[in-house]
Amino acid sequence: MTQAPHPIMERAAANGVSMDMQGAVAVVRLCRPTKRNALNDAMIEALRDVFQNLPPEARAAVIYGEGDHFCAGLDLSELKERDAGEGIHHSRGWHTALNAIEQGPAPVVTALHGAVVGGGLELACATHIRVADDTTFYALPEGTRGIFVGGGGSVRVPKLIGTARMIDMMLTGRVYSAQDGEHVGLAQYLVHKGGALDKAIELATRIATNAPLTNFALTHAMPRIAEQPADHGFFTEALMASIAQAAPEAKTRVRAFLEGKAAKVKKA
Ligand code: 1HE
Repeated sequence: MTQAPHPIMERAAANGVSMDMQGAVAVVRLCRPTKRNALNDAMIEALRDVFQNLPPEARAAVIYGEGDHFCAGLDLSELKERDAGEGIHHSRGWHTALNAIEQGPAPVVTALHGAVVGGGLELACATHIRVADDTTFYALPEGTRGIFVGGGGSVRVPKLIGTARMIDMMLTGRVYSAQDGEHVGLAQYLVHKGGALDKAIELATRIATNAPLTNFALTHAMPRIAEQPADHGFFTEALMASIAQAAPEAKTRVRAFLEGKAAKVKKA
């Protein structure tokens, strides 16, 4: 029996964000290629809704963009005259959506190609792993458009590449190539043209086999530990480690290794 599509997912798809399950991986597609997947308000709400309502069987997710570019950032045609209060709410709406991705129930891998610019880069930086193909380029044109990042970029981008590099990108309009982007830490993987989605799904499929509590620890505890003073971080780590190792799944996995039934770590 085929299940009726979830009304929230149907509405998201109508607004340019579709979701399909591939095994335990939710594959989320930005589908507005004629506008280079520029993110209008409806798409931001759709992203929020998709990630706040991932099916329980989704143990990892992938985001990719249809067409020649991952994402051209904020839909500039919607850049209205807003007063300060409206501007804050608009930016906070992006924060809610991107936080739903970063702090959702499943680790998220992005497959990047073509333009990863402005809010598109902010979106990619809210995910846990970025896989770029060699057509990818990164920029923050907000600086030259007389605006500022508003989707969490000033918090997340410096964590990946450092404050000085982000300031340079915004002051000078610097564009990073796929190779340089990987070198400075914008992506963790670099693959040949057209290969990013397959690689992202391969990684997500593997991530989906981890113990759920390990994935939770990595996506929810790790980023917080990194923000804490060292002494608090050590304490949180000890709590998280004890919770993770107490789970029955951890015991089963460790026993399997000790009995020679689990894979060894192989030289790369
Ligand atoms: C758009 C947008 C957009 C394309 N908003 N409509 N982002 C930017 O400043 C990047 C602006 N975009 C570009 O630099 C280029 O479009 C691309 C390098 C991404 C792609 O170039 P290309 O030659 O493949 O496409 P195109 O011909 O420029 O665009 C195709 C259509 O998409 C065209 O519309 P059409 O009706 O004339 O066909 C473009 O107008 C439209 N389009 N990008 C609206 N961004 C939370 S704050 C975040 C702040 C920001 O993200 S600011 C950075 C915005």
